[in-house]
Amino acid sequence: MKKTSEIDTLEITGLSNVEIDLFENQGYLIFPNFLSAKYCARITRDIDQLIEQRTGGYADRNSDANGTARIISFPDLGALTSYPPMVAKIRSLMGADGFAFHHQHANRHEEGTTASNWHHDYEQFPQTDREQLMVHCFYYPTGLNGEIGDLLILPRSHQSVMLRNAFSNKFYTEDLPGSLTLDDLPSGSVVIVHSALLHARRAKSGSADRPRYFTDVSYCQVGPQKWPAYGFPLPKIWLHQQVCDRALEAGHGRNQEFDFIYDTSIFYDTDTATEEQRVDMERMLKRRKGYPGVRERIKPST
Ligand SMILES: O=C(O)CCC(=O)C(=O)O
Ligand SMILES: [Fe+2]
Repeated sequence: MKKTSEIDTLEITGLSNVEIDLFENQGYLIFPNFLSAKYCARITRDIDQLIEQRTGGYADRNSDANGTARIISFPDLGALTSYPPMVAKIRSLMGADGFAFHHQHANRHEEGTTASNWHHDYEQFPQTDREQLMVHCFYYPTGLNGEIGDLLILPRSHQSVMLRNAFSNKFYTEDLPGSLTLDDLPSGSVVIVHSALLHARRAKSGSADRPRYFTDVSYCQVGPQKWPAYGFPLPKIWLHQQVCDRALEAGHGRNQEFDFIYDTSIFYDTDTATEEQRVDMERMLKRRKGYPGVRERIKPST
């Protein structure tokens, strides 16, 4: 087994009760400078290599070959999925070993990168409740500086049950009542969001020599309901399994302490879905055909 490379680990603390309450009520937490400068440098180096390896460009970034299965094998970038200071925070939200890894995305957003319209990323077929927790950790290794893309969030919106793209072609990346614009965060910052929290990336101008580095890691809470496996556009348990095998092979289980993060037993795919889940997957595919690119669509000028 290869060893996950050493990183200088910051203080490992869970969340305070105040932070847990804030997260439950508002749907997000912000930790500026969460990753050290040294770790950020290794992550941006891994993302640069990832971009070189990828085939097919931006549209193909989440393909079976270019998505999490490739990302997770990078020693430092992939190791973020079991980074002890973050695991401590997720444990505070979901219980000591009451969760599993869902996916990791990573990208280098160049000048001119398209917007991502208002949406949420809570995985559920059909969308019926928010009984179990899913979170996304948005990492900004080079921070947010008002260039290329701002992160927008709508506090408290995680408490509503809605389709993931319900707002995408209605509000694009416009401000909503009470929404926040995050455009000034230092390098190494992380924003933990409830996956059902509405968020968007608003396109901003930038410069060619200052790309926006981004990676996100998501986790699902163990409970009575199973979760859709990783896979795009439909869940694929074989791919999810491949991802987790590669994570363990890369040493992200950290001498077995965090092997549980890569357990795939709480996930289902098209073969193991219930009839109700399968019917809703079909509905989702039809909607996608009706509104292709709904997340990236630009507001028509009036
Ligand atoms: O680029 C960002 O800041 C957020 C992108 C996003 O919505 C996501 O990865 O789910
Ligand atoms: Fe998102």
